Amino acid sequence: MSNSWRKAGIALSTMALLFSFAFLSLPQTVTRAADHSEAPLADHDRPADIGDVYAFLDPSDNSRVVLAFTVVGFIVPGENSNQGAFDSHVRYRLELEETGDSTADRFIDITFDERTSRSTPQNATILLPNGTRITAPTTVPSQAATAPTRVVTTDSATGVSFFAGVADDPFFFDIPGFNRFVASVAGGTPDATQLARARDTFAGYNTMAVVISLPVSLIRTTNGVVGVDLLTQRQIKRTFKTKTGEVIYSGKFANVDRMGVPAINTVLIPFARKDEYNLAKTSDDAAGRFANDIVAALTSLGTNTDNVNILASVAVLNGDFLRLDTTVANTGPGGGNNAGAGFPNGRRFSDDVVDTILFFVANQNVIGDNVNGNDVALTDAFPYIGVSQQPRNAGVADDNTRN
Ligand SMILES: [Ca+2]
Ligand SMILES: [Ca+2]
Ligand SMILES: [Ca+2]
Ligand SMILES: [Ca+2]
Repeated sequence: MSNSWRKAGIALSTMALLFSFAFLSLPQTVTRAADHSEAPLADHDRPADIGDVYAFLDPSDNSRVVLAFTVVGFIVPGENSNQGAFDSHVRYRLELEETGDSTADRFIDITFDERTSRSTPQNATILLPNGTRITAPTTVPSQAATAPTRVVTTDSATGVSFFAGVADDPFFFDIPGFNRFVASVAGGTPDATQLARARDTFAGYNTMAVVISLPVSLIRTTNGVVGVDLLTQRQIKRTFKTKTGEVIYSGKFANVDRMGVPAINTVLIPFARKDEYNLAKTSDDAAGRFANDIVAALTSLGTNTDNVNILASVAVLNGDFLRLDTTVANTGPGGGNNAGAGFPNGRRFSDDVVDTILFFVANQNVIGDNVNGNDVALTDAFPYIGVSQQPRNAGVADDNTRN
């Protein structure tokens, strides 16, 4: 393990500590999720509202890296066909931080053609960091009781594999249980029994997902480490066509949402600045634009000055990127589950991010939300994410939802 990665690893572990304590310091914060619906603008723009971002080595071939993200959270299976589409006006930009600082160096841009019918795939265009442009169809969603066969496209020239379509939301978390627990902490009487519900708020619901696997050789790293975040962007000039209702977008792109490490904007940033956070750059993080908010959150908890300084400097130093060490082997089913290879080293579908957070909330005592995995099986081959939830047949009482 290189020194720089050791430093980055420590930084991210400390980051986890930082945002975990902030749960206690911000009792007025209603935790939504990893990033689902976290800010007013993103909350009102579902196609651009990032749910989660993932980065891990492909467990089937560690010379490949898998990058994945979800948008349009909480699709009810009965609405798969209506809501199961990507917005052709949104640019999904995976930023790659390849030099070890806080500024993204190259990008993977993914855009989708407009949907022409509910039974026709959308065509995705993927602009790779080396300037190569490839195209691939989405998987058409269905209302059948059995999920449609997923369409995976592999480009022979680049070795890139691509899936996009409706999928089970891989995030698992008991949001009400957690918020009730935090409220009990804020009220001065911590009540861990609030975490006994063991009900996954995301169970039974779908999301739009993009999963891409690419040779590590297509990205650059510093001592094997690459930083990843996702920006959802729209062009800023909009013209409304009163006869057709069409909106014509033009001009430069601006962020609607951005996400790297889970729960940063959701938890650490005050409500009034959440949109600003999404519109900011990772270099703004590094310049300390949100440092006072982070320091205030920690100070209100009673964290001592030394640790506030350490944690605040960590939070602003590297920018909000998931950092993946591509030299750490990832193995196991469902996209990988071997110990020590997951979050905060990148993030896999199976990583229990919430329990990692709660571990630190409880001063490194083992505590969790008792939701310890996804409600449906992850798959053992690309794209690894669980297949879409489908409307049930007659006689099937359980729809998986756990409200
Ligand atoms: Ca979001
Ligand atoms: Ca850089
Ligand atoms: Ca799920
Ligand atoms: Ca958990």
